[in-house]
Amino acid sequence: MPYDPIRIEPKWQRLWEERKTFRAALDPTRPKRYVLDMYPYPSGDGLHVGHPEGYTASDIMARFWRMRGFNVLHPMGWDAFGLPAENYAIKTGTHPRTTTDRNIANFRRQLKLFGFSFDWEREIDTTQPAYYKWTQWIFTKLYERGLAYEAEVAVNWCPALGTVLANEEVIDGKSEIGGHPVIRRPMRQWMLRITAYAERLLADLEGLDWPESIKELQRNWIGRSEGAEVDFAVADAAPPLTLRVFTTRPDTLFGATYMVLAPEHPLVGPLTTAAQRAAVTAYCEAAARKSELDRGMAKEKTGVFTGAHAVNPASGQRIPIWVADYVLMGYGTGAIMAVPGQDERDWEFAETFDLPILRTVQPPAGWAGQAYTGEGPAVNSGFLDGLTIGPAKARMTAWLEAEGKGKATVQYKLRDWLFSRQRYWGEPFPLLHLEDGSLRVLAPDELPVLLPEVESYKPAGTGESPLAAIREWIETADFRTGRPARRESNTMPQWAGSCWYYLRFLDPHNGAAAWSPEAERYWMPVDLYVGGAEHAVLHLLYARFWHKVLFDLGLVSTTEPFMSLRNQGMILGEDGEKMSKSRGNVVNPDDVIREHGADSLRLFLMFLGPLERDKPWNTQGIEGIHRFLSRVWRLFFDEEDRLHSALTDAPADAETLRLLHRTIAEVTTMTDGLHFNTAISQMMIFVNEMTPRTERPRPALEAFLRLLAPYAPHLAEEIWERLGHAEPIALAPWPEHDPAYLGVATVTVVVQVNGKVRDRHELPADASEEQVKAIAFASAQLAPWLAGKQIVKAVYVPGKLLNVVVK
Ligand code: ANZ
Repeated sequence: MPYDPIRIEPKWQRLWEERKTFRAALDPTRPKRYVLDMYPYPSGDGLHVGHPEGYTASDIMARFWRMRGFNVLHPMGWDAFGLPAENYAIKTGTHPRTTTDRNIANFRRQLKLFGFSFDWEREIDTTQPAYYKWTQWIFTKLYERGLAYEAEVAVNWCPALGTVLANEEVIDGKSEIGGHPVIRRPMRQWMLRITAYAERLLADLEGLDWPESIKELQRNWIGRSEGAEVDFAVADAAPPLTLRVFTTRPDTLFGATYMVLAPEHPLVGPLTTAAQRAAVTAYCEAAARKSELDRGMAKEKTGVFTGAHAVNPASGQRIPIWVADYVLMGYGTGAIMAVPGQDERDWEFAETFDLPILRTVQPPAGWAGQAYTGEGPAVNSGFLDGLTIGPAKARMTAWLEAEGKGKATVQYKLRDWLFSRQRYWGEPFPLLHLEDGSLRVLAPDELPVLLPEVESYKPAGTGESPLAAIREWIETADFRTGRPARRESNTMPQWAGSCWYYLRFLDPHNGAAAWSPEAERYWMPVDLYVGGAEHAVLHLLYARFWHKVLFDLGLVSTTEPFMSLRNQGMILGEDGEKMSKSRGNVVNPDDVIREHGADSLRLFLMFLGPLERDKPWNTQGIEGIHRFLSRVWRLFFDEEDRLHSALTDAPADAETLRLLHRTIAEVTTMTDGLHFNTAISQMMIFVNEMTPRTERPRPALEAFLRLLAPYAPHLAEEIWERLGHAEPIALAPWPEHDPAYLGVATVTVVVQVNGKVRDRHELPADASEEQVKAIAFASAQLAPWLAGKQIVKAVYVPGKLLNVVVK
C-alpha cells in the first residue's frame, strides 16, 4: 500500500472532531497561547490558495505549542458583513443572509479539508444577532465616553453605488468596488474619535513584536508633527479677523510672503473681495469635485487670489491671501503660511503666480532656483539671524507665546473615523433619535437592534440606506416612555465586527456578557496573530483603538490586543503574476487536495520560501513534497502495509543519535522562529539518511514523527496510531534534544543553474553529496529553473556550491 492521503485525511479530520482533540478549555493551572488568524470574509469565490498559507503557518504554531505543553486557543470565524453580499442581493434579490450562510458553509468545508486544529466550537459569525448585539453594546460604551458623535462631514459620495465610502475605499477618485466616480459632499455621519487615542496608538507600537514595516505604516498614518500655531491678523478687517495656521517651521516665519487657505476654509467667503468673488467661487467648486488624494498629488499648482491681505506677525509685512487646493481643510487649521524660500510646494506656487520669495535659511554657496529645505543659519530673520533651525524654532515659538501670537502644538494626520455606511448588510446603530432632537443609546437589555427584512436592497439613493425606506422599522417608540422615536438608518462599517472578534472567541457562547473577565484575563493578549499585510493600517489600528477604550473602561486587562504579528506573503500564480480569474492562473486548493492531499499542500506552502515573502506557485514542487511524504511513509511500512522490518527496538547507534538530536534542535528552533522552510529541509535530511538503513531505531523514528506532526498532521496521526499509540500525536509531548549529541556546524550551500545563483540551503557541514543533491533537487525554489530542461551535469563543491548545468 502506498501513502494514500485521500483515505487517511478525512478519517483523522472526523476523529479529531469526534474526540474534540482541539477543544480549548480555560485552565488557570496551565500556561496558555492564543494563536489567531485574521478571519476571512466568506466570499462567493471560496478559498484561494493564498488563504491557507497564513492558516497553515498559524496551525503549525498552534500544534507546536500544544505539543510543548501549552493550553492553546486557536479559533476560526467569519467576518461576514460587507458589500459583496449586499451587491449580490441588489443584483439578484437573494437575501444576504442566504448567500452569507452558503459562503460560510463552503469556507468551513474547505478549511476542514486542511485539518487545521481549530476549536470549531468557538466559531463566530459577525452577522448573527448573538454576535452583533455585543458590537452594538461596545458602540454604546464608545458613545457614553464621548468617543462617538454625529457630524456634518464632507464625505466621499458615490452616486452610482448610492453610498458614502471611506477614504480607503476610494482610489484615484473612483470607488474601489466598481470603479465609479466619487465626489465630495457634506452629510450627517457617525464619527469615532480615534484621534483622542493618537498619542497612545503611536507610543504603544514600541512594545509590540510586529514587522517594523507595519509599525512604520501605522506611524505614518498617525503622522505626528511637532510645530506651532501662528495667528495672522487680516489687514484692514473690521471687525478684526485672525487667520490661524499650523507650521512645523516657525523658524521661517520672517519668510512667509503669502498665505493660502483651503477652498473649504470658512473664512474664504468673508475674506474674498467683490472683484475676486466669481473667480474664487468657480475655483472652490472645481476643488469640491476632486478627491483629497488627487489634490495632494497634483503636480501643477493651481490657486486664486482672494483680494485680501494679512500681516506677517514677525516682519509686519502685508502679504496676499490665496486659496489653493493643495492645502487641505482636514489637516492643521486648513490654512498655511507659505514660505517659498524653504518649502518646495510653496516655491512652485510662488513661481507659478509670481509671488515674492525670501530666503530665511542661508543655503550653501551656488544654491539657486529652488527652495532650500536643509540646515543652515537663519538670515533675513531679525532676532533669529545666525541660529540653526532647532534653536531658531525654539526662539520663535517662545517669542510667539510671549507676544500672544501663537503657541507650540502637536498635529496628527490621523482623522476621526467615519463610522457610518448607508447600507443594509451591517450592524444597526443601537440608538433612538427622540422627538426633542436628543438621542438615547439603548441599554443592554434592549439589544440587539435586529436588522429588519427589506424588500429592496438598493440604497435609497438620497444617501440613506435601504433601511430608511422601512417606515414601520424607522418609526418606532421609545420603549421607556412610549413616545415616538426614530431609529438610525445608517449601519456600521465592516471594520466594526473585526475590532473585537478576538475577544468574543474567548467566550463565544456567553449570552449575558460579551466575554467573561476570567476568560479575558486568562487568554489575552493574542500571542501570535497571522494575516496579510493589506491590513497593516486600518483593521489593526481600529482594533487597537477599540481595545484601548475597552482597557480604559476596565473591560480588558491588556493595553494592546496583539503582541506578536506576522504577515504571510502573497502566493503568486505559476507565471509569477498575482493570481486572478482574468489571468486564469488561480489555483484552487480543493483541486490540489484532491490530487495530492492536504498534508502535501500544507508542507508545500511552507516549503516555498520564507513565510513573509511573495512566492510563485509551482506544480512540480508539490509533487516533490508528495514524494517526500511517501518516503516518510516507507520508513515505517513495507509494500505489504506491514510495519517495516527495518524498524528495531534496539538502542540507536551514535550516528543516528547525532542525526536525531540535530534534527530535533534544528526543527525546534526553526519552528519557534516561524522559519518553516528551513525546518522542513532538516526533516528531509533526516528522511534521506534513514531511508537506506536496514536498522531504523524505532524511538528515533517516533521522535521524528512528532517533529513532523504539526506540519503533516494527518500522516503523522495515521503512522502514530499504527505504531500502537492510543493518544493522538497532536497531544504527544514535543521531543527534547540533548546538546551532548550536537556540535556539528552547518554550512550554506549555494545552488547555481547555468552559472546563476538560484537557491541556497543551510545544511550540516558533513552532509554527503547525495544528501545535498537530494535536498537541492526537491526544492520548490529550484523547480522553475529545471522545468522542461535536461540536467547535463551537477558538480558539488563540498560545503559550498552545487553547480547545475541544464540544456
Ligand atoms: C510653513 C513652512 C515652512 C512649512 C517650511 C513647511 C516648511 P507635516 O510635516 O506634514 O505636518 N501645512 C500645514 N497645514 C496644511 C494643510 N492643511 N494642507 C497642506 N499643507 C499644510 O507638514 C506641516 C507643514 O505642511 C506645515 O509647515 C505647513 O507648511 C504645511 F519651510 O508651514 B509649513
